[in-house]
Amino acid sequence: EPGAHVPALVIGTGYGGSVAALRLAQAGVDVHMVEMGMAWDTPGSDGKIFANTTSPDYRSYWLRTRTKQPLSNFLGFPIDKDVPRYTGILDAEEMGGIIVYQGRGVGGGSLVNGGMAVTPRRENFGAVLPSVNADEMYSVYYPRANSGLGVGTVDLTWFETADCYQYARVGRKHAQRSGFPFVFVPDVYDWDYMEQEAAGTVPKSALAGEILYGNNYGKKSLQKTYLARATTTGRVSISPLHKVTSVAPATGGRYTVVIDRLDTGGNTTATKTVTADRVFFAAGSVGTSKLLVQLKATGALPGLNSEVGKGWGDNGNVMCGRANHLWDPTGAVQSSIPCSGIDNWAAGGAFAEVAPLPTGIETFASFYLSITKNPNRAQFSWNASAGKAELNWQTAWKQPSIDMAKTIFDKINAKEGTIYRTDLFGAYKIWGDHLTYHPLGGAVLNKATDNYGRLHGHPGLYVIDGALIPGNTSVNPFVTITALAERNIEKIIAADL
Ligand code: FAE
Repeated sequence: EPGAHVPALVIGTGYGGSVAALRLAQAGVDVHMVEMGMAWDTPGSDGKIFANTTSPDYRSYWLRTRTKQPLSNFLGFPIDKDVPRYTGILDAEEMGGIIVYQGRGVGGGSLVNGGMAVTPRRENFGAVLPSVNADEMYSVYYPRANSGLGVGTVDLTWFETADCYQYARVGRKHAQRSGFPFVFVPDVYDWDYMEQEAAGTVPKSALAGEILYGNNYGKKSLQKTYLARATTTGRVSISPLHKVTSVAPATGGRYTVVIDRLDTGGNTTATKTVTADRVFFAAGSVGTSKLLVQLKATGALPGLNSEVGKGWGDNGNVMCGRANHLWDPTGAVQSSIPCSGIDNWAAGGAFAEVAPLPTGIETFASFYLSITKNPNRAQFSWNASAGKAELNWQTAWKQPSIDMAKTIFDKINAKEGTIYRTDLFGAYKIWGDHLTYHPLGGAVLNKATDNYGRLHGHPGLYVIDGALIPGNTSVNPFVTITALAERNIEKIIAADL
């Protein structure tokens, strides 16, 4: 309600926000969550909540009139198409030199992502979060996060014969023949459900190519885990289609939060002001960073320090495909949920997911999303004349990622006598170096905040999402975002409330 007061206001309903809401509520604090995207709890006219990757529609993109698919081409043909402008689920946000893909809706990135739930190797953790006690993370907070998220691993016996993982078995064969470690990767998808999909006894999701625009079944998104538990406490309320535009000090140590109500065309239909004792920034790396640089530059939060906006990285994401021989088909039906990867981090700085290409036809392609040790970091700044926050990432900064991914795929191609696909990202373009799925940083832990996410200069303001992580997690990021949020909120509840 406009003019209302809430003890804790959480901006965003992704991993960081969901952890904060659950733990605050369990500690007896009433929480209000503000989410710019939709609730994603109501079926469309086709009876389904989410659209399929093969037929994107109005539900698929955040306020775009044309799709912006990560793979823009197939067999050389552009595959993007017009869609009605709508507050859809996937935001392909163009930030100068990079397109940053993000989930929009109650559940944040968990709605659109592949659910790959990877804990970094212990020996890499010091580089991921240098100021955090690794013993505590690996004994308490990573286990707590994995349990809260419902992480599991594919049944290894079933994997060996499942048609939908032929692409992963081909990926394993090629990795191992070139001497690379092949690893199984856990996921929050319900593996029993996937086996039933393969058996034909339940409606299909992973085996129907659902991913990117939501999964109608099978995936344990935050709606089914942390947020479900948070709302059953009776202390958490959520306002979808509401966007926070300002946070500023009010009297009595409180904060005034300004919120726009949106319609499904993205228009502001009302502006509300509430006050909160504490505000948790959980709008994602990009959302939190954009808000903070704006609030610092415009004088709304003058106490924020000069680290705000800095330390942003793309987790070294780069994609590529390889063209296999005709005796190495990867399967017409591919599970959209990856279950494996190639780990060349120590030797070559790359961890490559063996990814699906769920087109429904045999493509003879192997497809990979690599996470690499790219050292480049960008910064958000406020452009006052344009009235928006900008990111100074340069496309050429992906070159180290390409070089690191090549340590794996040049070798596999040489061994197998194969070549890169040149038909997936535009004419003769081998590398998908224009995007990231894994934005990280912009309000880095122990720099823009203290070592638990408390923003400097404004007591009662916290960052609790991927913005805290300085640009790279060495693997897919959401388990680390969740575990760090679990660590920080425990300290904040014990010390600040
Ligand atoms: P996030 O989940 O992005 O949540 C932020 C929320 O805040 C969103 O719901 C926004 O709509 C909302 N918001 C933003 N600004 C405002 C505002 N001003 N007012 C109100 N609400 C706002 O943040 N990671 C993995 O670990 N494994 C994977 O397999 C994986 N696959 C991915 C695939 C795709 C296609 C994408 C896009 C991402 C993938 N990720 C994956 C990344 C993962 O989803 C991401 O790191 C987390 O979702 C980030 O969590 P946060 O809590 O930081």
